[in-house]
Amino acid sequence: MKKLLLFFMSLFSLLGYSQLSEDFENPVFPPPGWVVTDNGTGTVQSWTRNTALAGNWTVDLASASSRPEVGVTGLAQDWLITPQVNVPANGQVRFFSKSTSAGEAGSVYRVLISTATQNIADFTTTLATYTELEINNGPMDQKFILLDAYAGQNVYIAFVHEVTDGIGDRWLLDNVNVDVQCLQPDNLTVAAIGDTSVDLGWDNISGASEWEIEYGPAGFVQGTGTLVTGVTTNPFTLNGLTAATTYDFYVRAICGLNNPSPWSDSETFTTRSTVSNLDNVKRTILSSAATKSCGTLASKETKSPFTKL
Ligand SMILES: [Ca+2]
Ligand SMILES: [Ca+2]
Ligand SMILES: [Ca+2]
Repeated sequence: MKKLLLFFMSLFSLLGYSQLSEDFENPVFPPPGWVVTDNGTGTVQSWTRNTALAGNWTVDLASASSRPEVGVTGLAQDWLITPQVNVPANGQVRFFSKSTSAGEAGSVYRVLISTATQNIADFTTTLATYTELEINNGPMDQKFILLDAYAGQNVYIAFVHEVTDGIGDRWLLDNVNVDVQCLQPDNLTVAAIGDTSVDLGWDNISGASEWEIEYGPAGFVQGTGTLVTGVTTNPFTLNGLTAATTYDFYVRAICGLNNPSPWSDSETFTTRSTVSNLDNVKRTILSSAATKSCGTLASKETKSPFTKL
């Protein structure tokens, strides 16, 4: 029995210890344990399951969707509430979402938390508030909210779409996960510096087995460097560098599908000069010395303390 428990514990750690994972692919909506409700203002629209524009308005084939209440005076709130979920240490809630129309029409998107019940009166803490412009109206993108303050607690999380006086945008939501944050690598190290290669290492805080490295000329802006994906060794030998050049690099861990860590702080290294460069330098020095003081060199040679072979 104990072995079985250990097996499942290690399986959970391999899977990122996901406490809640909802992709809205099952036609039942709301999914079992979830609640759809509102604040009593604007009862025509509610959170529903959307299957339009697969891959754009969804991750895979379906998402959750809330349309604005049109022609309603006052503040209309549409609530989508998760089942109870136990927050792990270093927990987070992450989700993909999008609005649908460019520009700001006035919708407000909120994520709230309750440590009591699914009753909307118990959601007394707002975790995050987004304007329309902060919710991409292009492809869905993922938001991360850290739940460190709730480690070990049983909570409910609500996605609240607010529209005032009937003017607003939609909110589409998909792949809602409550799981363990992927912690960023720390203490970056540099070893075996060559003219075109270097060994890069880091402390693997998250226990990940895959990483990404971004590197570029010293001081480069992140996002403009060279990205190395699918790194599975630590340390990792980076090849193809230019000799006698100073580089910065960053590392992030990949803890599972769509669960990367933040990027680490940067570290710096300078590659060595190439052998041919050194040869050129030597040749220049020797030819210069020979031209200027051939006699002196010969006299120095006679004073050498080393025995000539
Ligand atoms: Ca989906
Ligand atoms: Ca409504
Ligand atoms: Ca908009």
